[in-house]
Amino acid sequence: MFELLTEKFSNVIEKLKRAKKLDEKTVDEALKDIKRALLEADVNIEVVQKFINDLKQKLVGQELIKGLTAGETIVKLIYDEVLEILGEHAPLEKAEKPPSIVMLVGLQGTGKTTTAGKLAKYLKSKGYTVAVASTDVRRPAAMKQLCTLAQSIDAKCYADEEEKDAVKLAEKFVKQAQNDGISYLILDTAGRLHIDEELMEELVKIKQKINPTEILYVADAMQGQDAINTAQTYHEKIGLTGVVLTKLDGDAKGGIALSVRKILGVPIKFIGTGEKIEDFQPFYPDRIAQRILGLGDIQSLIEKMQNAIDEDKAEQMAKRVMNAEFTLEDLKEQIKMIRNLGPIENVLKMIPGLGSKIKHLKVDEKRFVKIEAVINSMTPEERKNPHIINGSRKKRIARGSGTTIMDVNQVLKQYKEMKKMMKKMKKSGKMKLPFNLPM
Ligand SMILES: Nc1nc2c(ncn2[C@@H]2O[C@H](COP(=O)(O)OP(=O)(O)OP(=O)(O)O)[C@@H](O)[C@H]2O)c(=O)[nH]1
Ligand SMILES: [Mg+2]
Repeated sequence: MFELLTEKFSNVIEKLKRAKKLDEKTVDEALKDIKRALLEADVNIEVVQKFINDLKQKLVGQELIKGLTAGETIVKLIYDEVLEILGEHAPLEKAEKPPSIVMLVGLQGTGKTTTAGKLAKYLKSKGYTVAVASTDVRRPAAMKQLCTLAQSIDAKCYADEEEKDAVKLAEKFVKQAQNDGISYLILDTAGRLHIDEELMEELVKIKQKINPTEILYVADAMQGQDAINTAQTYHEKIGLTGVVLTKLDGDAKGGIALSVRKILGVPIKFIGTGEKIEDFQPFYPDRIAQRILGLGDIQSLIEKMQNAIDEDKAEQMAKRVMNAEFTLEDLKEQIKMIRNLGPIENVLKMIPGLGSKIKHLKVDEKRFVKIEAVINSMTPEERKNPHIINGSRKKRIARGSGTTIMDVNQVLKQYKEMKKMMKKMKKSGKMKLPFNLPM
């Protein structure tokens, strides 16, 4: 599913990744490629137009996202825009009082009956009691087909082959579901080759009588834009609450998935990806967007942005090291920060003039732990005025931190050196390694 879109987008993305600047030429070329890709994948023209316009507005004057190159920034913005047109994940609604009724409507052969079975299985797996029933009174085989399917997944199936009034039938099924304490009643309905007034009226009457929790339009993805047009008519006449997109496993171009939300204004709730009853899943826009744009690519972008944020923190930290009126309390605070930041090398790299020097250096984390322990065992008074730390205090601190007097001496010595160095640096205005980090 979505192979075509994925392929087209991956071509665009490969090209973009090499871009160095977000200049007009890069943006225009990217937009042209994207537009072509979307149209070839059968995305609705209005949606494409809006997509391109919105993206263009975002790109004009857009600064690079921290940590990303120009091309990567565009890719991230495309991803955001795809998410925007797919909308939020919309779970199946639940009625205040059971049963919740899910009515499936749509043209002939789009997969309503199959979807009824799939949805029943899905809801059962979530722990709900489920019943299915068909209001297709014209085709006797319809009820049988549904009940056979229900049997295979051990779900209740209501049927009445005598009743020829679809509306009365629907009311009867709802009563039955109430009596049986069913949480979800899935109502399969008749399909027609074309939109037909009589059927529409029937569906509207059913809706008025039983007030379904959900009316889902079952759309065959292989029918592309035609499916959307039909869905629009259904929506105008009956009022849909969502769409189930079936047959996405076939050679559907997938563009319909990107068009439904914007054109109909209702969400895709589920997708069918095969003939088997388990080929069915809720529609998660982020997963689909990642699939279309290449999952790995997006994840690595998000990771890179994350790293950039960490680098920001490290930079602030480095500045504080440079400027701080250095007390032992500060040192402790800063060691804590350094340790929270993850790889210490990253922090060190941010200290001006140090970056290149530490390329091949490994930092000894254990010594940080020791320094922290020593400082932790001091009283606040001692941290502010280290000169009061005499022999007996040192003994107490060493005992409290599980270190030796020698360790305590070393921390104090290091602290003094750091402070001296920082004073000198401030005077000369020159940046130098501010303190003797334990390495
Ligand atoms: N490949 C594939 N086939 C599907 C999917 N969903 C349904 N089908 C097939 O589509 C055909 C029609 O499915 P039905 O569930 O009978 O369609 P329907 O909407 O109930 O049809 P009517 O009751 O005649 O209106 C069957 O052969 C199904 O196996 C799907 O997600 N993928
Ligand atoms: Mg059917």
